[in-house]
Amino acid sequence: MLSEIKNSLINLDIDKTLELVKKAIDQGFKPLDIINTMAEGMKVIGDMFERGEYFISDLIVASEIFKEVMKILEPLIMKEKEVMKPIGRVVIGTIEGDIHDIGKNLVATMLRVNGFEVIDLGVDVSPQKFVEAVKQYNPDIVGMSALLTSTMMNMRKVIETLEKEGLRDKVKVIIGGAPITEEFAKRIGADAYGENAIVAVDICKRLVEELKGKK
Ligand code: B1M
Repeated sequence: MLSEIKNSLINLDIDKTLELVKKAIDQGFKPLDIINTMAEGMKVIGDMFERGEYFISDLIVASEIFKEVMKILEPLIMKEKEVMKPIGRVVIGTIEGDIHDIGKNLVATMLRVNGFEVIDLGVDVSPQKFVEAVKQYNPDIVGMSALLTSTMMNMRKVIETLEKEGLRDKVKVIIGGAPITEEFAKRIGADAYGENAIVAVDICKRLVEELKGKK
């Protein structure tokens, strides 16, 4: 079933993908397994784009399908959300120059499900906008997402701007996205790298604890 979902996404067949996703839910498949399958499919689509087999319009269709599937899955995931005092506040956004938001949205959703308050700044977020949000919302964590090798260096600019404004010690910084690595995170002075949305949640919990320990 999951491989059928992946293939129908790769074939850009929205009706079939939505039908299969609904069937999978009825059959008891977990929303997170469906999301992981969809993410694998997106990687294949990206590779096909790189090889010239798909065009930018195809990527747009693929992301629309992903978003439609998320409209079905998100309420199911949010149902699991426990009502509790937020365990931490996260300001999140896709870095300047970059408009990819599927992964960032997924991270925001998983953080919310797990008890974080999330302020989502959207896409193409400038260093200044991140800094203004830190001043306005006083978050525990700043989360940045980048999908392009040409934009990932803008993450360093955000960290530098936080330093200049004297805010760096007040927040923890987590970064993620397809081209990001642990090594890159260390190099630019981020506190952590999240490989995927689930890992990011665990890391954010740890970062909040670390921050509390400092106070
Ligand atoms: Co673009 N694109 N795209 N694209 N696109 C990639 C990233 C690319 C790898 C495709 C390829 O060539 N193989 C390539 C980048 C190459 C590079 O930089 N080396 C690329 C390119 C080149 C481009 C354009 C430049 C194409 C053009 O115009 N010629 C252009 C750039 C636009 C811009 O941003 N300025 C562009 C545009 C687009 C669309 C708009 C059409 C569309 C995005 C729509 C949208 O997001 N609303 C799109 C898509 C869909 C993709 C691919 C196919 C899929 C991305 C995706 O949604 N994946 C992508 C291929 C790929 O990634 N291999 C590609 C699914 C998502 C769940 O995964 O975002 O990785 P991901 O998130 C993961 C983890 O990375 C992590 O958790 C998530 C899952 O659990 N994570 C975090 C993400 N953020 C995190 C933050 C964290 C922690 C974890 O903490 C804060």
